[in-house]
Order: sequence, then C-alpha cells, then structure tokens
Amino acid sequence: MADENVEMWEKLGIDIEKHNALLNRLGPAYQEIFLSRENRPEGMGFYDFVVGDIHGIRVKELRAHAAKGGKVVATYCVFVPEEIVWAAGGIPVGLCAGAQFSIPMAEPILSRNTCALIKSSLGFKLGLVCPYVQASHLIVGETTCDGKKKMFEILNEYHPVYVMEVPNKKSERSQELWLGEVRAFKDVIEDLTGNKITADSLAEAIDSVNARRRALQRLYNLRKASPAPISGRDALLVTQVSFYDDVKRNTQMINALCDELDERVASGQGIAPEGTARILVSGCPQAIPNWKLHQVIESAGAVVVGEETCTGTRFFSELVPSVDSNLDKQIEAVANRYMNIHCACFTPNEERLDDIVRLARECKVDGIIHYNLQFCHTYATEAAQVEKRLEKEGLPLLRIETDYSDEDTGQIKNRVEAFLEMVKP
Ligand code: BJ8
Repeated sequence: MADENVEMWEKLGIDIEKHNALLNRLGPAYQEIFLSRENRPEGMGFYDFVVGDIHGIRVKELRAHAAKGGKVVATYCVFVPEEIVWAAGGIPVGLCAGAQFSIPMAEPILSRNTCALIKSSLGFKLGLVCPYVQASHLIVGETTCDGKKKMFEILNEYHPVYVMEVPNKKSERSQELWLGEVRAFKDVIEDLTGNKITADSLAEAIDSVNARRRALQRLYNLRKASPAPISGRDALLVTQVSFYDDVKRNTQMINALCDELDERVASGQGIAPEGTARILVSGCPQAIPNWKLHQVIESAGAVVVGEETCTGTRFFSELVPSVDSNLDKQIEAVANRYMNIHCACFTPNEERLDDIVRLARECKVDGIIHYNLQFCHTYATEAAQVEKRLEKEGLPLLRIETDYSDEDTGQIKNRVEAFLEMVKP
C-alpha cells in the first residue's frame, strides 16, 4: 500500500486500522471472484487496476479537484441527475454501500431489520472507512424508500446531506413535482460550486453522460450473443465502476472493451460454451463489492447475460434527448429522462414488468432470478407481480432474498443449482 495513500486517508479522517481490515478482505474476494478465472477479456485489466487501488487513484483525483476549489457530490441512487453536477464543474460519485464490512458499524443505531444497503451506507460514514464519503462536500439522498429517507436524517448529523423528493406516481402532477426538484437541485449545486450552469455546460454534460450510457448499452447488446463473450461478473463490475470513475475515461474504456468483445462475438468465442444456461437478474441494485449472487450463479455453471437493476439497465437504458440550446428545455429533458427509471418505488410500475419480459426475450435467457435485499419491501412486494407476469409469459423465475453476509450462500447455491437443473437448455 503506497505511503502517499495512507497519508491522504489520514488527512481525510479515515480510521486507518479499520480501513486496512476492509481492504484486506476485499483483496482475497477479488482474487477469487475475478482474477482467478481464465479467458477474461484483456480490457478487464483496466478494471482490475482500478479495483486494485480502489481507494487510491480516483480519490487522489477527487482531492486534486478539491484542491483547486472544485466540489465532489456523492450519491446513492440513479435518480440523482449527475449531468447537473458535471455542468456546474463538480464531480459526482456514486457511493458503493455494497459491503458487509460496514454493517456492524451502523447496527447500534439502525434496526437490524433494515436493508443491507442502508446499513452499509451509514456504516461507511460512522466507521470512517470510505474515502469517497470523506472526500465529498455533499451527499445527495432521495426519498425512494422509507428506510433510506429516515437514514439520511441520521447521516445528516455527521455529513452535509441534501435530499431530493422522488415522487411515487408517474402522473402529470408528479412530473411537475420532480421538475421542481431538479430545478431546486440545480440551485443547490450552483450554490455549492459557485458556478452557474449554462445551456452550453449542460449540453456538454448531457453529451458526456449519454456517451457513457451508449457505451454501456453496447456492452449489454454484445452480451446477447450466444455464446456470451463476457461473464456477468465482469459486466457487472464495469457498471459498478462507472458510478465513480471519470465519465469520459470510463466511456473510452468501455468502448475499448466492446471492440475486443466484437471480435470475440465475430469469432464465436465465448466465456462459457454454447448451451450454457443464460440468466437475467432483476431486482435490487448490487453495489460494489456486492458480487455474491453473480458469483453463486456463475459458479453453478450458468452465465448472467443481463441485469434489470440500477447497477444494470436502469442506469443507462434511457438517454437524455437532445433539445435546443435552451436551459429550461434542457432541465425539463433531464427531469423527464430520470422520471423514466422504472424503480419499484413507483406505483403502479407496470413498465418494469414489461422491461423484464423484453430483456428476457432479447437476451434469450433460460430463466430469471429475482434479487431482493432482505427488508426491501418495495421490491419484495413487487416480486409477486413479477412472478405472476412471468408465469403468464412462460418464463421461469427464481426468487432470492438475501443480504450481504455469507451465512446463506450455501443455501442460495443449492436453490440456484436446482433452478438451473430445471431450466438448462
Ligand atoms: S432507483 S432501486 S438505486 S431507490 S435502499 S429501495 S434496496 S430498501 S436502492 Fe434504489 Fe434508486 Fe430505486 Fe434504483 Fe430497497 Fe434498500 Fe430501499 Fe434500495
């Protein structure tokens, strides 16, 4: 571990001992889940490199930005419009909240019966183990679920937090409310950064974020090939890293990876032989370093070819349409794009069911695994509708409810293996 990293973490107020323990757990897990596997695309080398120094290189860039007076804005949800932050000269970073490690640090405050993502988020701040949290000037939360909404009040006692109100319905009145929220967010970010957003700066930000979305769409389209050219674990990692890497560099790296995958597809080279069971994962987000379900599915001999999640298609399937260089119109276009995210926080949310069916057909899957974080009531309840719809469509479904711990891994493995036995081609 580079001394300069340690010095930087100390300056950020990181608890070095606990942080060492966190990194010491991450290394062997990464080795087992990613590095030990053969036939990975060479383009994954970039991702191995950034994860190998996960709290170093990028944090250094954020610190350099802050040293010049720039601001860092941390987020937890794909509803927060990152274009607004980029357009004001800030840097948005999606916080991970996918580690079991930080959960005990939040449990003295939060009920044990709280979703792992919420506990992990608060634990990272309370335990002083995340340099991204520490390097951020503002954390932006949202009202997508009750647990997060109330957790942000507690988090606000330790770190500056601003909360956006996400409506629960997709009616015209809700769209108005959301447009008002996006406008208010613009004001907050302009105040924070001291920079006015202009039509030009917003147009540039929209272009950059759209380019990354297109690159991720390209990656997803390549995964539709049979045999699949890349494992689900690697593809998931690419999306997870996109949440905190620089948007332009990230776009380049995804496109370089896709160039390589184009060749694999053209020559029929797959990550697993043709005839391997193909699985779509749908449900709660899998924030880095949460690779548990993908690891189980792929170790059981299947390949994950898509994710209908916020660390999957919900993150990039919609672009912001180009509109005239008029700031008001652009803000409206941004707001509309984000209202089109089919999160289970909406009622009704028929569009998500349509998405799952469409993706299952497009990706030619043999089955769908619904991924639910324990105590996430919106996704757990919506799973009943997913089940009904998939039954009607003749698509096999397995529902998994879990957390970040390893306690139930063996049991999940048995259930996944039995499911694969049933659906394999
Ligand atoms: S847009 S899915 S990222 S809210 S924290 S709702 S798992 S109980 S994360 Fe999400 Fe935005 Fe929706 Fe996507 Fe459930 Fe846990 Fe709440 Fe969660």
